[in-house]
Amino acid sequence: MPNQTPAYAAAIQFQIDGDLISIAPFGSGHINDTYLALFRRGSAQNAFVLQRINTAIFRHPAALMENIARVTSHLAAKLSSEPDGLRRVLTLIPTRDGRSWVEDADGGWWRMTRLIEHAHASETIESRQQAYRAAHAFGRFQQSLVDLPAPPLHETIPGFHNTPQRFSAFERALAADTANRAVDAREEIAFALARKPIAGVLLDAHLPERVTHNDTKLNNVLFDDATGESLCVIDLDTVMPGLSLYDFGDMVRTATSAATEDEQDFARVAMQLPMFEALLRGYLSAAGSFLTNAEKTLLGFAGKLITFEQGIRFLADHLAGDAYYKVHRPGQNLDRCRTQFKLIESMEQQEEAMDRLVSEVVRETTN
Ligand code: GN1
Ligand code: MG
Repeated sequence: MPNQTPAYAAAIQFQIDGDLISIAPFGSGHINDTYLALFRRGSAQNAFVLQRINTAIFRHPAALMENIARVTSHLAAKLSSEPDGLRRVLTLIPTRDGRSWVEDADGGWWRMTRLIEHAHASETIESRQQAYRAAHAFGRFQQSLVDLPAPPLHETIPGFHNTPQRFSAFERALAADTANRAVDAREEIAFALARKPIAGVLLDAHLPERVTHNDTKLNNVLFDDATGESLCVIDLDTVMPGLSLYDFGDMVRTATSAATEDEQDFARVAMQLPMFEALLRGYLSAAGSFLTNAEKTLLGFAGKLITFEQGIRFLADHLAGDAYYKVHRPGQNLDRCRTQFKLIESMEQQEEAMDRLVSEVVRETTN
């Protein structure tokens, strides 16, 4: 076991009995560095997830960790009497001196959680049942945090889902064109500029602020290997005050199309109405109890808005020379932008059907 790596040095500072026997890269996040750390104690092996927080993006890691500690203990208290409660919420491991993170000599911030065993994430949607279960998990997550005691959580990234602000950032990246890439992205740029008017719709609707996850990608929920049931919502860096519809919208973005986010065969990208219906039903089965009519009415639109926001974020990053999202090949951010815009076209074609479904399902579930 190489004991010189920053990951190793950080891992051994957490309160875990046993010897660290391996550390390996883990997961598919675009922002933080994630590792699986195995410890051996006698004949038993215990697995943990070690993460280095991207502090260029999360500028106030102490505030972020305070949010996560508050949220996970609130959830854990509610789950303590439930079967399998320990697998239904992330558990932070404290350091030997009682903090929830380690700061290394290079200014890196590390945290550790227990691995949820016999569970998996899904990169693309597999079935309607899985869509229902994922949406139920995120709905329940919001519902469980409705009574989170004051004060409000810290905003870990200010304006994270402020779409008009995201649009201005895209316009600035376009004007600067630092990597000289605008010339090859003319169609995408025109697509984005033509939809500028939708950016402000959710903010102008004066919806209630809630505690939301803000990164409800399908792969941020874990499913039980044996039963397929949704177990646990993960990736809590962006849990903060927000609109319920950001969360529902990001589920629509990531769980209605069969294609991955960086699919290059754009013909595979489409919003599948049966998946949308499953998401609606799953989400409302938990969140229906607290959502207002104004929120429910905009459930269909939310998918389009968040997909638009994500598309312009990928496009802006492509124009800026891939400064934000991890890329594994040239042009990956442009491909990601293209799948988002393709998905928007698909939603625009089915807008009426989506809204009709929303009214139907809302009517059914409130009676
Ligand atoms: C990032 O870290 P990851 O991959 O879960 C991003 C999300 C985007 C997502 C797109 C802090 O999430 O907002 O929706 O990529 N997180 C941050 O895949 O920017
Ligand atoms: Mg994330």
